[in-house]
Amino acid sequence: MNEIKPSPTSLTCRICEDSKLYPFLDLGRMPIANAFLSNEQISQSEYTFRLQAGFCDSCTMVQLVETVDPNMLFHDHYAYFSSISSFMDEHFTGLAVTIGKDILYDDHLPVVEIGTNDGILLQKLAGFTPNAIGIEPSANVAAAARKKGLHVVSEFFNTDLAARLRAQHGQAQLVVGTNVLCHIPDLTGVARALEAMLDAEGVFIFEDPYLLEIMTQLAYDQIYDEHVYYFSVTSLSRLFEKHGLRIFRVEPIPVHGGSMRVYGCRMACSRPVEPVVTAHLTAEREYGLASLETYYAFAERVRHSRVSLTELLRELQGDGARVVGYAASSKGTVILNYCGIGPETLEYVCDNTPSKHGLFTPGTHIPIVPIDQFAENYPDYAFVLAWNHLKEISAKEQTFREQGGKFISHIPTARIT
Ligand code: JHZ
Ligand code: SAH
Ligand code: ZN
Repeated sequence: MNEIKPSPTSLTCRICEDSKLYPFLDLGRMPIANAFLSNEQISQSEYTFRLQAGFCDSCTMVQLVETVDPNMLFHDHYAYFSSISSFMDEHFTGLAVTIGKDILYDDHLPVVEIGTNDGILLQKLAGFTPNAIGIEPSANVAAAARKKGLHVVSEFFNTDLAARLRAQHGQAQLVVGTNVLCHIPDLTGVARALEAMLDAEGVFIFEDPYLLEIMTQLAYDQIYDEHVYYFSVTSLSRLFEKHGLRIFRVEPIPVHGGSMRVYGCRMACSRPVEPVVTAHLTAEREYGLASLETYYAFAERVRHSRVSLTELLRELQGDGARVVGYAASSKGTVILNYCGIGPETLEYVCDNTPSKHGLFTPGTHIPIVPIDQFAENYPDYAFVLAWNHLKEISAKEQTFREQGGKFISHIPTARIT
């Protein structure tokens, strides 16, 4: 493993480098979102950093002020397995079919997936091309993907790896990455790597949480160590255009609480820019995504949201209700730490990822238990810490509902559903 560097604090934009970054939201000191703790670890001190989001008024990129070294986040044991959600599985089937039908054009040219995780998308892509390569630095999830017979390189994607891939396999007809681009601090390096490895008619596709959805839904829990950037079509277009690339299509997608699928290519590629791109640029300008005031107003709404959630939980506790957490998500770490919710409020957090069982939530030390424990003795309320999966979870937990159980969600404001 590479040497772990101290967290850099940046008050300059990571994209423009010389322009100022304006911090607008401070969520306080925060542990690593996916650093679930063992019984021994809860008595030891935890690594924390100051979780703040900032806005660059030059390129409009919203980003973390202080970042955590990726070697601390994505190494031998990464806690999140993409295959845990059946809804996401269907979503990736749809993406693979779109790629197979509309994007791929030459079986000899490789398809490269960045952030393959346990191979959920790569396996589907392998049904459309004989030449699919996955890039996945976290060893445990990469191993899960290899078990499916997939070709996975266990490294971080960067300019150096892109040059080696191009030398070994030739230029790519597609580079695709879901929920990974916003995780890579050196975005300029990614843009250069794309420019270097894409074929003249090659396409890149990225899916990431969409800034406009985060703002409108008040989804502040998308802000955590792994998400270094919060993209708009405006900020991404400016970044790519600096490096000879352009966006030709965007599609809002209803995953992870509101994401954007962005399609791009080299500047000289034959694909025309579709009207939907301009429509989004206009909508973003009209919402005020280029103005610092919009972000200050968002931060104010986040502070109100914390008050409404803690008041609701206090009220339920006062009534003697049993409340538990449902889904030990990364977002949960942000909500629980920012709102100061611990084991005195939530009896446990249940989750369907076996490797999280027996561990404790980062910073707040709530025990994580299998879903079976929830079903054995239903509580009165289940606070859904992966609100993006509320529909899927609610459908699975019909019996809980039938027996009078209720879910709590805090997005966009605290409510019982
Ligand atoms: P979920 C992760 O976010 C991290 P997280 C990462 N940074 C990112 O961007 C997205 O994924 C892609 C549990 N669960 O998907 C399983 C149930 O218990 O919102 C997981 O522990 N029952 C890469 O962690 C957690 O929720 C269920 O029925 O916020 C996943 O949360 C379902 C559907 C999930 O991702
Ligand atoms: N694509 C999957 C996984 C998202 S989780 C999905 O949408 O569900 C993000 C994944 O990206 C993790 O498995 C992490 O190890 C990986 N990752 C982080 N930085 C990366 C980089 N620089 N290059 C390639 N993968 C990276
Ligand atoms: Zn900038």
